[in-house]
Amino acid sequence: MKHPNFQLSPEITRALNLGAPIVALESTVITHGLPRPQNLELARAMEKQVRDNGATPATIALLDGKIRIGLSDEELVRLSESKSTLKVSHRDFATAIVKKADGGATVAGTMYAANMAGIKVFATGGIGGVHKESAFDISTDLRSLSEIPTLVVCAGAKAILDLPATLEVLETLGVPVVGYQTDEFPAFYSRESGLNVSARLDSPAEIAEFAKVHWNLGMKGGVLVANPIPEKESISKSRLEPMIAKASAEAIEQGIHGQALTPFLLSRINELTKGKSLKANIALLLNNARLAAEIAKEMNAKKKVWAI
Ligand code: PSU
Ligand code: MN
Repeated sequence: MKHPNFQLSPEITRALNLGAPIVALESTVITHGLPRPQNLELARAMEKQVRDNGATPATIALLDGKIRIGLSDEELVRLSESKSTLKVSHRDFATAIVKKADGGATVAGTMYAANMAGIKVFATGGIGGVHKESAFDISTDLRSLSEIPTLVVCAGAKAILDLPATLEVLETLGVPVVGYQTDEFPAFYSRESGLNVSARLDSPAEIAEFAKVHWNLGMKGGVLVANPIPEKESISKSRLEPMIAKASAEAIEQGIHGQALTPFLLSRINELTKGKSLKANIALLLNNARLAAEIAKEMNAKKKVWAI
């Protein structure tokens, strides 16, 4: 891929040329989602998890106004330490480029960049969705899922969101929500939400087959795979609900909105759970990296019959 605003690492260029399995990883979780130093530890551990499961990790971020696909360890360190990085979604790419800024790519931003580079599989923690605090705060992650043909592995949408409304919007936008070994849409820190997925599939091979069928039908958008957090690290919905309500009330009281809302809620819930939600967040991220690598390998095996 040749584009003046993109820079692929030598490792990713090689993997793309070989047709080897690649997993894209987002970087807003590093710049805005997790505190230091856990953000750097997590970034490294996600990459290792992908490698240990037979795929090449492509962390996607902006450095000096370049869209970078695949980062070196020094670059991961820089991103994790930078205090003034942007949170980059679709509308922010040109901002970051003209200002030669550093930035973390959101789920929407990472889907865009991964797709431009020809990477089909992407692992994140939880996608954005419809917020409770404001009727118009709907993450652009949802629109991107409807427009960009990437398979996104997540642990559901973040529990801080209006989950029924988020699922309604995904349905309206025609985005399949696949439950991995579950009928229930997981709620990020919790395995349960009381809400249904649109299809349950029980193996990476079945998920790869599903994506192949979806895209061979000419569907233009993404496939969302919801992978519940491992039982051991999960926090029950009933324990979390009062803390989410408290954090949400504080956000409204303090007038926090827009791009700052999700980072505020995540860090407040971490304080309220005395660090338990941070542990859960890290566990689910690693769990998603593992499943994404397995799916990428299966999709590779089917590549010859792909239409796109
Ligand atoms: N998953 C996590 N932590 C995060 C995110 C995902 O475990 O911080 C990020 C993703 O980059 C996602 C963003 O796109 O949160 C959602 O932000 P917003 O609600 O402002 O669209
Ligand atoms: Mn938002």
